[in-house]
Amino acid sequence: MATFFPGESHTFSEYLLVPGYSSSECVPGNVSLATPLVKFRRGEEPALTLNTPMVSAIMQSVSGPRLAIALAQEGGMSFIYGSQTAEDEARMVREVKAYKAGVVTSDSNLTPDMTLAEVMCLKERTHHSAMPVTDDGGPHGRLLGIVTSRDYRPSRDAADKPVRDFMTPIDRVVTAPASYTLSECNDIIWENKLNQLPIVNDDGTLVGMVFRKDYDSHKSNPNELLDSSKRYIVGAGINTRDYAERVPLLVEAGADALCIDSSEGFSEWQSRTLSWIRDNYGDAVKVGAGNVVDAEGFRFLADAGADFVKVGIGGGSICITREQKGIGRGQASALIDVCEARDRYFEETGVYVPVCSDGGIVYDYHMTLALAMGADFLMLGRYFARFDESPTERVTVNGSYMKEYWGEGSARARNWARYDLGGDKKLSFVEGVDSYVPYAGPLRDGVQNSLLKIRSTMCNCGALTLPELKEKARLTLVSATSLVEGGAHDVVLKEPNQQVTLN
Ligand code: RVP
Repeated sequence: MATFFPGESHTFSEYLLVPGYSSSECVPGNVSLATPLVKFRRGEEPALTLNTPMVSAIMQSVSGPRLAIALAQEGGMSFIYGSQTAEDEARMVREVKAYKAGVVTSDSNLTPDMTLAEVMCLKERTHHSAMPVTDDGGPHGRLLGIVTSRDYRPSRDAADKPVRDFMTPIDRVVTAPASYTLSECNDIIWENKLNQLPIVNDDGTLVGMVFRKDYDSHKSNPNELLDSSKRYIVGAGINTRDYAERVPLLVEAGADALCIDSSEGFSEWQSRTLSWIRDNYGDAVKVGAGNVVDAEGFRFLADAGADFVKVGIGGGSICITREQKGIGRGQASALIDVCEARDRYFEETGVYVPVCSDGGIVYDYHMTLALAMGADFLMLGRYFARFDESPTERVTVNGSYMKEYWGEGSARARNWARYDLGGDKKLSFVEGVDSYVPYAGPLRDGVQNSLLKIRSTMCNCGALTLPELKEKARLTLVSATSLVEGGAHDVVLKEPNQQVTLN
């Protein structure tokens, strides 16, 4: 006889938080959202901690280098998508690790042979008046000098005057070595009364520019997630097929954590992948596994050596796995079951294996619910796909701005390795769709708004930290009828679209 799980399986929208006592200390500004990313022993600190409990989904339409940088600046982390060649994925990881906060790659560069007329044209196009002069005219060539609007007078100088005759030559340009921190660069800018500072490598090639005007914006990332060398933290997705080739390239590129990206994680393929990583790297390489939807699946992956375990099958916004294969479980029930298993595992072994709730977050309050149910952090696809920094183009559909968002199991992504059960190297049937999501502007604004709501709700529950929220949260299931009560009802809305605004 088959096993039947008791009761129905529920999802986030069927729950609400019941407020608890909040003291006058409970204000959003006092809330910490720090959370462990990887497993740790009782009494020890995890090797990686997020400042914001959000990671971006391992998807082509979500996690490229630009989003990874923006999210790390807000204290979360991206997992660069694995459905590309290992070399391309490693290149994206390197791009994030090479990014220096506050150092801008110049888009207005000159060669010494260019003329004043060409300088004026470039300035007209880019609106930038500080222009590095390099041997090849590129943003990373050998720096030979700099031109600013103080170096020429268009009314007096001949239009064909060559740059070499009016640039400030390199021996008179103040520069900083690439090893300097942003704050050291800013000190040089202030001490020398500069408007810009070129950053150069030991061989004299240009890394980028630090501008005085950016000083304030780069000071204001108090949550940013940096490694010990002050580089942004970034993760990368792997699969259970080509790990022997892919993992070394990602590790070498500087990935801080890996995650096995699979629609179904309770499998021998995952334990083989984890064993290979432990045999070759010990505990030095951090790797999450999943996805599972019950305690048994969690136990299997924790015993196999996973650094965190991801929960969720079929709940993703673009996912049609439940329709296609009839597998999955309501995300809230799956999460609650797995989090209980995590706590039992901790009691038994003294090892805390963080749990990530993956997929199905629609409203901001779903994030707080998932964290209250026990998730240590959340993986989001649709949510991040909407922002400027996701890798897809912004398009206009019926007069509204949209961004494209497609599933890894869609015909567009063809990520066969995510769904593979040992067959041939192709996607046999689709498990995801290709879609649009409403454009939502810059990531920073969206994330800060969501975090404010999470912090406020935590205060309503009397919790100043995520462990406290897990302990103090009081949750109730809501009936279908009381769900209606939760939205605006029995009034005539002045703007009918208010009803469908998400987040
Ligand atoms: P959502 O945040 O609801 O958009 O869900 C994102 C999650 O959906 C991903 O992290 C992944 O687990 C899952 N996914 C990605 N592609 C597909 C698919 O094509 N079925 N599903």
